[in-house]
Amino acid sequence: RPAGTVAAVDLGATSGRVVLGRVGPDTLEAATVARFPNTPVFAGDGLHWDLLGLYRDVLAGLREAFRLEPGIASIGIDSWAVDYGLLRRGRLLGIPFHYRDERTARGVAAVHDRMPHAELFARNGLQFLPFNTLYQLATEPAEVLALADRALLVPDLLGHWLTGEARAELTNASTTGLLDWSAQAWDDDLIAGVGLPTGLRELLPPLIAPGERVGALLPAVADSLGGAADVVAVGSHDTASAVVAVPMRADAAAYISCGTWGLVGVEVEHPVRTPEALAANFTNEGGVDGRVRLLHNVMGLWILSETVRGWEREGDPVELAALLAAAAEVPAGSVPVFDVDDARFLPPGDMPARIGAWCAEHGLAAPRTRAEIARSIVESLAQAFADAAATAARLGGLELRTIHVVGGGAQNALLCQRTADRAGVPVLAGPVEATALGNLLVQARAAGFIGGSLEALRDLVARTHEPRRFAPQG
Ligand code: LFR
Repeated sequence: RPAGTVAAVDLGATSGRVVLGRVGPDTLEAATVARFPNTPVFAGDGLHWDLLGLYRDVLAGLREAFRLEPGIASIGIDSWAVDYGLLRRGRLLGIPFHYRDERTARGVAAVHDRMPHAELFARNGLQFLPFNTLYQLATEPAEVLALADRALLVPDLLGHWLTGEARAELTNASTTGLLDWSAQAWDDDLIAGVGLPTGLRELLPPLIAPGERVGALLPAVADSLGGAADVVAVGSHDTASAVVAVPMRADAAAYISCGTWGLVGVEVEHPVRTPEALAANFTNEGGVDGRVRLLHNVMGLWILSETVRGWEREGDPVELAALLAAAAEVPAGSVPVFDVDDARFLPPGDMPARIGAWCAEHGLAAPRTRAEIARSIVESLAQAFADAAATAARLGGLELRTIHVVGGGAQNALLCQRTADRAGVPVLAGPVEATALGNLLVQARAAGFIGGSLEALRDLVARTHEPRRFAPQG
């Protein structure tokens, strides 16, 4: 089979990109043709995504992709999960909220009044995260929900603007809390049981699996992009796409998809809804090919990047490489290990102050210098990663022989090394662009450029993107 070309749109919480991929049986080449910042905005009633700005940048990126490669077979879109837009006859009803907006607390209280977390978990298999879509929907004013005739998750909304079609891709739909994964269907009883209006069910579009065709670009869109192609569903939850491209043996490895978040888990065939999984606050999210991502959200590099943004707001540019080099010189045992999953670290704000408060509450000396603060964050993340990887393997019933780190965190050598040290198993780091690669691979398989199971796709990643190995020390 000859290699063919597909385009991935991959939106992360801090930046987005359009990636051109050439994929064939022995080929997996990805070139980023556009990269743009994703800057949330506090406006009026809370923290929002600048979704129109993102869409404009996606269009510009796709235009560039068609200019470089007119023969693009398809376009796939992935982004962070849970957030959505409400529409009325195709018109967006308000600016989509950011999952870090603090309004979600109200939704949690309203839903848990009707159905406590343990009961929810028994049905939807999700870990408790205050921003799961069902809590967000529970904060929507009744008259706004009554006005809406569609709710679309972010990648589905962009797909809708590109094609006119309205679909809910399964892996991302699994993060809403409203999906019955085993039945691969929206859970009508749960929607009624948590007190959401029964009319809400009508807002949820038909489901579509990764690899299925969403539709052709609308003629006007194709004209403006200077090319024609289908939009194809991928693992539109970015973490689902990332897990496709982890070059792992799924029966003996954990993965950490490490960017803004650290998604730490294993891949299993069926949801694990045991009391142990509930107690460990693990989630069962939908993966590509019906696999299940049994994982835990660890707060991730967000804490470090928000710390750095804070220092920069004080008017002081920070060079991340230099900061991490200085952090590497700080003795590991001299800084506190704090609980990165503490809810206080979720919203934007002064991270060093919150770390200090956590330490004071736990009788520990807070880190003081910038290098100490950075080292304390890295040590705390590494410990949380090691713990979650061990728990994931235990819950999934497999032996933990290696931990794969993919995403931006794979570039952070100190973090990878300290994760290996604290876990006592080797860390294999890379690929950095796993999410875009997973997006490209699923499209390439749908187009017939490659064949095979997820194992075959991962084998292609392993042959083309050799990971960097960190052996545990000490
Ligand atoms: C990572 C991610 C996580 C999800 C969080 C919020 O980018 O998609 O998997 O829990 O963002 O959507």
